[in-house]
Amino acid sequence: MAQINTQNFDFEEYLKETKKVVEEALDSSLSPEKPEILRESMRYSLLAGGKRIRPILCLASCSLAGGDPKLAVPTAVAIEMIHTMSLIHDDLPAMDNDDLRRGRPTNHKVYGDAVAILAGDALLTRAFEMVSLRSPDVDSVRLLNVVGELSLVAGAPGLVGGQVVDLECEGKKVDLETLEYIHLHKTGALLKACVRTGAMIAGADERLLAALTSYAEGIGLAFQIIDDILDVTASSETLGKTAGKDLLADKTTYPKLLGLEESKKRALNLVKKAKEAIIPWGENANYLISLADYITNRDR
Ligand code: GRG
Repeated sequence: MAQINTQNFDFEEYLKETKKVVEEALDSSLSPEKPEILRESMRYSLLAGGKRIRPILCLASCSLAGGDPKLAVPTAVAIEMIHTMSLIHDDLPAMDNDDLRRGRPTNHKVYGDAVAILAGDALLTRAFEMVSLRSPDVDSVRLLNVVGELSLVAGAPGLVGGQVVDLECEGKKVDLETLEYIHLHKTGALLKACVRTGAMIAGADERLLAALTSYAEGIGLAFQIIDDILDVTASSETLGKTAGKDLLADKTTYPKLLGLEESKKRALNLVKKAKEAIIPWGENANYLISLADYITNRDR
């Protein structure tokens, strides 16, 4: 896998190569799974494509911290499993009730609600197995810290808490502070874990972890603002999920509260601040800096 090459920095090539590593690792991560229907349902969502931003952030962060990104691959896979589980559960009738995800019918549309819930559960637990039992050559104290970080993010202090507040706010008027609370938990927390765990595997010190935390808080909110903008401006075909859903569900979004132009400005400003947090790491920060721009310039 590509180490940071500061002489001939080619972000597109890095992205392509790292995505390939991630896809291969995801493909070989799911075994043995029985019965067959569970295996199919887990593979259906995990291998359905997706931008793979989270695992790439994790590997890029490990590189920034001076580690061998190969060592962080099981953690990167674990993060994509947690993310995929959250998408499967988010799409269920009791939550967002969506039919389309990653360009295909949602998991429960194909396998039914019960198997979809269980496939999500199995992905979540497999994520912890990836870190604790399938991460050879990584110091066990570092792995324990990664497990701790991921358990905080997946639970009430992270994804679950954010989702509950989001559900509670449905159909209600929401202020900017509550909106940011929801997104910092639903979206920001996992992005933060990506960069922190990648660096933890490399043995990063507190100063770097704090800088990466600031970076992630910036890109986390920016990511969600862009998500809200794309919901208004892009097609379902491009997004691979139902466009215009926020408007239809009467959800409070950044464009609704601030307007499209102001939302875009806010995202750019957050990304600028995010990049500033890691600039002291010089050329080693190149990939994370380019990933921050990639997040704001994406079209899906
Ligand atoms: C059951 C432990 C447990 C947690 C689940 C359902 C839930 C709690 C949380 C919902 C979290 C959620 C779906 C947040 C939205 C995050 C988001 C912006 C997703 C889209 O990410 P992309 O654009 O998607 O990276 P791809 O498909 O490219 O990976």
